[in-house]
Amino acid sequence: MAKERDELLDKYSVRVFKNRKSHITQLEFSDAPDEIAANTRAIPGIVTARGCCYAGCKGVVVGPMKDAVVITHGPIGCAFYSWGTRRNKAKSSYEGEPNFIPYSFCTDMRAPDIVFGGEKKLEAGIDEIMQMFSPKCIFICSTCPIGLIGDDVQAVARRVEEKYGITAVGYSCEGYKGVSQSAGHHIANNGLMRYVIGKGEKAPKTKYSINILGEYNIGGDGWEQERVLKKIGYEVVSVFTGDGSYETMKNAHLADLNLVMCHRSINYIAEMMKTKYGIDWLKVNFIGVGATCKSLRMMAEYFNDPELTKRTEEVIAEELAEIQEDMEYYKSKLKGKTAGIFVGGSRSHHYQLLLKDFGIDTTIAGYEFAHRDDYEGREIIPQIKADADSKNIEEITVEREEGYKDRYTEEELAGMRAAGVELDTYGGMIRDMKKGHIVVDDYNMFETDQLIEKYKPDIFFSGIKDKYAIQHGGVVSRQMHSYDYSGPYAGFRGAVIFGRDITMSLYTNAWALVTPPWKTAPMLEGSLGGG
Ligand code: CFN
Ligand code: HCA
Repeated sequence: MAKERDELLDKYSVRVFKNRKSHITQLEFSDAPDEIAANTRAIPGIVTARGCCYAGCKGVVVGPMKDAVVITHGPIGCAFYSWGTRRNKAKSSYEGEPNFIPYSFCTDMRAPDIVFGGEKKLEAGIDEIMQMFSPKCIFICSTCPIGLIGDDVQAVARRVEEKYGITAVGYSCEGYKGVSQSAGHHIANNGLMRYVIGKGEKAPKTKYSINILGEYNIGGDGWEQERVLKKIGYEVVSVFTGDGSYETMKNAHLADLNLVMCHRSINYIAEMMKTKYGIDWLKVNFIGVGATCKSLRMMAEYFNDPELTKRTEEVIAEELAEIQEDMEYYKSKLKGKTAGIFVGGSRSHHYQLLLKDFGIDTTIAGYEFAHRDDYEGREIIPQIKADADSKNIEEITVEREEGYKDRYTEEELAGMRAAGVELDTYGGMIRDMKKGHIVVDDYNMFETDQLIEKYKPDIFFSGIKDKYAIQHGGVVSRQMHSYDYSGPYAGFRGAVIFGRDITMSLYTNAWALVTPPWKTAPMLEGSLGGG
């Protein structure tokens, strides 16, 4: 019997029980599902942590492109609440190019526009943008009402391109499309592939050129990766999309190799570029020291040049020497602690590896909106089904890798570790977790409370929506989306900053002093029926 999982589900009504059961698995228990349901509609009213399609398209994928103007076509609230909320860092300008990230552009749709249509207002807004900023690229991102009234943003984009000779992409990324932000990634990727990538002619200057896909430069992560890659001798043609730009992405098709950092949000482009331009892609992970070294070695192996391999090993040795003392110190402080981690679609797994570097075990984990391959480590079949204007989206089909093993037993894991075999860092989350641990898809606040009570992790990593509820319960929480204003956490130097931050959090005795209010007094008071 999978005790903790069953207790967790026990509180639900029959209908909700049936649904949530398929999204929760407790490892190595025969009656827990072998596969996990994911990327399905959240139960209405369950208080899911997910975001919407517009957030995935506008906020995540196209938002960080600094020299493009992103205009929100919808009511003003959609633009305001997506303004500067994600910590994708960008240099203020590069080679004299503009940076529009600090701005929020919106058509401010009002009731008459909803009744009579908003295309004219959108075009007038773009005329204004052209007069004031003359960007080379404009992305139009629709929010919910636009799909309902049927404004044709793709047609507007074509008219803008013709009138001004710039690149314009219309995105039908209304919030309700799909089941989470994931649909927005797909839609955004389709537009970049069709209208941006391939437009440039600037060939790389050096022998080993790469693009980093799925790196959004949260807290400067992308800059730390670029630092190490450049030190080895790689040329970074473009980054999708952290500190990225239209100007560099145009030339992405001329690079030798694509690195896929966040597989969840960008595998679509990697596969499409493989089909269209023949560029191979490698799934990498620069979160965690071991994972970073492994990724760098995989790259060297790919290019198969003894000089590059030698340089890779030199840089790895130099970087490890630089951080060794700090890593050991923080490990001595953190070893043996336990963690819970629930983030969007890729970090929950990536960060387990960095936590492992410090001897921290992840006992409860999950994603907001990942797909089954992110949990189960499946191989992507090159099959993209979505029309280029993203009006119809269909998910990619995935199939099990040949010889794939879902879960290792404790004995097998111990044997592999003793033999020096590195665990597969690039498969799904489930196979890296241990017996008894729980994996939850599309977690909600009720389950979070229950899991904390049952597993009592020393630290819980999540997002802004749940952070303070967790801390009120006396458990340290750190935001894994925004790094709580810190970072970078990637690569070698980032690992040390991460170790420092969580050591500071865990050794702050404030947590021991907190008595949550519900331990001493009932939270809700009042009487039904008035009076
Ligand atoms: S930066 Fe990425 S790493 S892109 Fe994705 S799946 Fe979000 S915005 Mo929040 S932190 Fe998160 Fe991932 Fe990829 Fe970020 S885990 S939820 S949509 N995500
Ligand atoms: C999003 C963006 C988000 C939200 C973070 C959070 C981010 O999903 O719209 O809930 O703390 O990373 O900024 O994931």
